[in-house]
Amino acid sequence: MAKLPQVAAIHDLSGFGRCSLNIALPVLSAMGVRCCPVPTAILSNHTEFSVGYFFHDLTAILDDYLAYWQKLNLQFNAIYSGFLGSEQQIEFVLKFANTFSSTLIVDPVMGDLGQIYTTFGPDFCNKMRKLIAQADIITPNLTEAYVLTEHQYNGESLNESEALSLAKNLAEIGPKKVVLTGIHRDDEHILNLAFDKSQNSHYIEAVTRVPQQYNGTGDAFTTVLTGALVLGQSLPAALKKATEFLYKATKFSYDNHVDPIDGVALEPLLKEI
Ligand code: PXL
Repeated sequence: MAKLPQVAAIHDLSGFGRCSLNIALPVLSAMGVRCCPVPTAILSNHTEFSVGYFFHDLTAILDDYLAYWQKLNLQFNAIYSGFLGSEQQIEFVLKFANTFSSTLIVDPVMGDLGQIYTTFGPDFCNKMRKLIAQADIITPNLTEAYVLTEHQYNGESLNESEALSLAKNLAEIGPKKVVLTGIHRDDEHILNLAFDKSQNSHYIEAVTRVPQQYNGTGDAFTTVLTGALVLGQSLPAALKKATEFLYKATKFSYDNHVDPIDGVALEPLLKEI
């Protein structure tokens, strides 16, 4: 039997609010992919709840954690990073990727709807540019894409040629493939676009837009994309799978009146993934 694919997932663990490891672990497992977590911080809940959050930074443990994984001689089909707590953690992801030399998938989690999360300043955004330069695949939303390309945020609405040109600008920074997420093509459709620099080709998936945005959708999208890619699917097939799953999960969340801040509800859908 072929060895099951495994992914090292470098994210925080937030106890409440669906995001980061709380999404990567169940979703990858449901897809038949082993998820090996590298927890960068422990939070009581994600940072967008109005009451604030408890945050325990784990930067200090990461080098020792890596040292044991080196002794174990591990191999990964992909290294997947998401929300990172500090600039040192960005350096750690680069070091981790150099150590295990595998496909590096970076979700440059920094903000949404034109707002950068309060935990991040300009130095963090500059460092993130350095990380995406080394990545095989990046999956920014439009807020992150504009920050990374140093363009003014201009809303969530883009037509296909504007989205492609933004993806090409991102690819010039260094990543081999760019997947731009959450583009409002029009009032009724949401579009995700993947650009493959080496082939100079792009792929688009559009779905009906659910009239509510949920925390954690970016994390869920990149997780499904990662799972599909390590299972051997092509970039357009993985894009389709992630787009369709996220449509189902947001529609389910909307139909079941899930609080958007609590995160996209996907547990009952995992068996269908
Ligand atoms: O969903 C991205 C994310 C991940 N991790 C933490 C967050 C957020 C977004 O708010 O706060 C801790």
